[in-house]
Amino acid sequence: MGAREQHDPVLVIGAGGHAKVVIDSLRASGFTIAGLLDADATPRQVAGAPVIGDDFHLPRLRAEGLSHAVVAMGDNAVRERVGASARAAGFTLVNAVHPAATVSPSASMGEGVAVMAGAVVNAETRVGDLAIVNTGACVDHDGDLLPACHIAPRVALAGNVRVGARALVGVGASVIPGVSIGADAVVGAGAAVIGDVAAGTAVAGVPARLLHRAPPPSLQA
Ligand code: JB2
Repeated sequence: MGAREQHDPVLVIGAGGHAKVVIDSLRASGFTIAGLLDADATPRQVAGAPVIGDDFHLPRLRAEGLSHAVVAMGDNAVRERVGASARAAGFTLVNAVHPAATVSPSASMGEGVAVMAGAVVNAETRVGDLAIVNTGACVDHDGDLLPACHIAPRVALAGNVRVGARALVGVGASVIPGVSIGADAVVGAGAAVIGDVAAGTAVAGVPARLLHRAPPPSLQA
């Protein structure tokens, strides 16, 4: 959508670091911010917009006429759950695609997607609902990003890579062509993934190997 188009104001759900980047993308695309909801409802300004309550306010805000929202939290499971709540309250989830991202005309986008500045989404890649393609990440052709996954900054996915629902590919990781990463899997920062990653597992390293323990927070984006 062009920057001069008229958009409905957007309710941003989440008011942490990720929300700041999403708000930048929205504003750069011509959206205005109606306000933010956060689990910490303390009134304050975040990225120059007011925190106006917590998620219990969704039905009231919808009844008052707000209709468009974005879920701006990096935790994939939380983003998926809150996205469902916002939809159940009657909100339409908008896509925050920074104008400095490059998205192929043949790529397809779900709803509630975030594509940050410098990201590339190449031909015939499918980006599922609530997925994040973060700053400077490259997703080559025929990718399949399932709902609520997160492709962290500077990740490189080669062609025909599938990323399962709620999976996290950590900052700077590389994935060779045709690999499938299972739902809820975690790929550590900087990993080189040269084979499939089973659902719910964590891998790290060059080449990536299975971790036999839960990933430390430092491996998260
Ligand atoms: O259920 C919730 C909820 N749970 C946590 N509903 C709402 N509305 N808000 C919730 N929160 C809020 O999300 C917390 O109170 C907090 O304000 C915010 C999370 O902020 P934080 O800065 O910790 O994380 P983030 O999700 O904004 O960003 C993470 O993910 C990004 C992708 C960080 O790891 C970033 O560094 C990363 N770039």
